[in-house]
Amino acid sequence: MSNTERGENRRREIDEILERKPGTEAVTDLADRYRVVGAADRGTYANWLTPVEEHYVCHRNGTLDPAAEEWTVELGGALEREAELGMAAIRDEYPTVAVAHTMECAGNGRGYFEPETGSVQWEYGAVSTAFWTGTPLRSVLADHGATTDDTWLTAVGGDRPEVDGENDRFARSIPMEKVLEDCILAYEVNGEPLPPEHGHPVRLLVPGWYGVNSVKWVTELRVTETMVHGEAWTDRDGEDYTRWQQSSYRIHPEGVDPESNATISTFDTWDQLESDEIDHPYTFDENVKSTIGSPEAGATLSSDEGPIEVVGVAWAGDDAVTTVEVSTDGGESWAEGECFGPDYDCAWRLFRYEWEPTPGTHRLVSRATDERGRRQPVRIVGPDEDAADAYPWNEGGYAENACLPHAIEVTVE
Ligand SMILES: Nc1nc2c(c(=O)[nH]1)N[C@H]1C(S)=C(S)[C@@H](COP(=O)(O)O)O[C@H]1N2
Ligand SMILES: [Mo]
Repeated sequence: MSNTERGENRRREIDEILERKPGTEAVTDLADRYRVVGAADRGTYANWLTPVEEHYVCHRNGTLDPAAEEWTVELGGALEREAELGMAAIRDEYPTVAVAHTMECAGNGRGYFEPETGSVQWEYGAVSTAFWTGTPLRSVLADHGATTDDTWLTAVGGDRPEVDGENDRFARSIPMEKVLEDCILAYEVNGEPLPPEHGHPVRLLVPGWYGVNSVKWVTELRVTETMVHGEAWTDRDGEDYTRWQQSSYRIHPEGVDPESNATISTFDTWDQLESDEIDHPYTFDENVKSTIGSPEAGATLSSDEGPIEVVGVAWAGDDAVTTVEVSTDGGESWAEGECFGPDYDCAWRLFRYEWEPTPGTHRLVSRATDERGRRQPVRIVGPDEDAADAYPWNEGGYAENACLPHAIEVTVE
């Protein structure tokens, strides 16, 4: 396929997604393999549930849209009993659960990095919260006698690059501890069958972890002692299954090619950043972060009708948010906001703050703290800077959670 044809295919696919999802917009896409749409405006972040029409989409290869009756998931590796699971078995032979999950692309906020990194220049729009219905992996694995001590579950997507010379498969390895805790094979989102672009007919769903872990169009699950690593996975019938775990989606300085690890024992992304065990963290659970949803950036407001309510969302992966502060002077001073609304593990909290403004232009910012006392840093620092209370620039533009880049300006009359 030529470059032009490929570009046209991608453009067509994005247009089709946009037609089905009127609350999203295409994000400037310089990297030629991404299909991405994000929340069209900040209003998405003034609501707890993200309608599918506003839920962001991100993947590398063309969307698959197979018939559910024909789809199978191959279950193998360290199990007493290997299996080919059809959709009927996945749906009907195990308990059904629904989990709330705030899905955030590890590249959300990448657009704020200076100097600019490669890839999709997301600002704030690649995070959404939905209810995902499916089958607990714990039940499926127990039923097949899986070895669960210190193992990993590797999930493989059915999508393949249509780019000549590219042989990567989309695979992610999830530590068994997390798999058994709350991961599901999801076949519905917000009570509807998965739309093709969200992984129809079935995807892995890893609550509270960066979106990259939730493999769409799952075609294979393998219980293994290591993550995808080594020759068995770099050349598995001529295909490389390690790229999206071991090279991409790792947090590292410019020019580094991260070493591939067989296994690791620190999973929390922030713990990895602080640990000596891992040089270049894997993007697993989401860092504490928040976004204002209302008022809209650039709004002109009137102070005549009493206080203005600032509303937004705050999340911390599979940790809980404990405090959200709001600043109306660009981060000079902070006041505590109030969390309200639904409170589920692995999903964001709504927050509100009653603001009595004076006329003029104001910069509004929010800043969240999680149950482990981690607070969003103030800004992102460049590659050679080393400042306290800052998020370090990294080559892939991953896991950004600084608060100031997310500030919005409003005018009060
Ligand atoms: N099979 C497959 N699964 C995938 C991807 C992909 O390229 N292929 N992209 C991942 C990334 S990077 C993200 S952020 C999430 C996005 O999920 P969504 O499109 O349902 O929001 O899907 C993940 N699952
Ligand atoms: Mo992503």
